[in-house]
Amino acid sequence: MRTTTTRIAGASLAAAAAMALSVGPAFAADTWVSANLKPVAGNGVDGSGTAMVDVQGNKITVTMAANGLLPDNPHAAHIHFGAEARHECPVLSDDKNGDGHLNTTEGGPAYGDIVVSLTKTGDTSPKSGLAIDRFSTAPGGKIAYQRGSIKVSSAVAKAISAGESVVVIHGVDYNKDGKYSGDTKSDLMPSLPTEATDPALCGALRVAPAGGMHTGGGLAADNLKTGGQNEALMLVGGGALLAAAGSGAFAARRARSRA
Ligand SMILES: [Cu+2]
Repeated sequence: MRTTTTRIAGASLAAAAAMALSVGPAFAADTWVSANLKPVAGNGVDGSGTAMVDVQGNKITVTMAANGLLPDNPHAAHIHFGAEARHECPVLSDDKNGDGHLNTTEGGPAYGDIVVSLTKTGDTSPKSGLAIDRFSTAPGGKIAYQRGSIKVSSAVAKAISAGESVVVIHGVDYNKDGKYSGDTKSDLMPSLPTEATDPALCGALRVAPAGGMHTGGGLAADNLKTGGQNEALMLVGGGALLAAAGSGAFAARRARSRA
């Protein structure tokens, strides 16, 4: 009886996974990457976040959540990429002027140029990199952002899909006065203080999922042990689905060897 149950679960799982995988070329071209956002070295932000980017051809959907930011002030946020960059977040040794903070330019060798501006409305090209009135103002220090159908070039889509791009949220408050202030001018726009544009949180968008929530094989394997194959199916992420397909085949094999 138990063997039969296992076999049916395994077979239906495999069938469902096969169906999901045969949805069509659009599904096949769909990739997603994610990042854990962490405080930029030297810039004193006590915050964190996550970002996910779904790439479908030349369009991306970005979902981002962050906390610990200076509340009620605009936070420019971008996807950065540079072919010559290290495809990662900057470290203290990138502090070229030795002032103990990393400005946006100093982070360039790590994350490259702006390739997508994560504005709430309107243009999302690099031209809107400092369109301060169209970025989140982080009420309560938090950003909850989602925007779909963002058009990118083929080169940018490819770089994001390859796990080579980096999400950066800008805007810090070194002197803790609750606003962008100070004598140091922004390296990007001298009319602004550097606090307004220095990177606050950063995370490299990798192909491997962030946070260990969807760690594919491991999760599916755990579900198998506890007989919870169907739970694995309920996770909608592409990676989880692929893992489910693998575990289904495994379950079917296991059932046969038991019979
Ligand atoms: Cu940026």
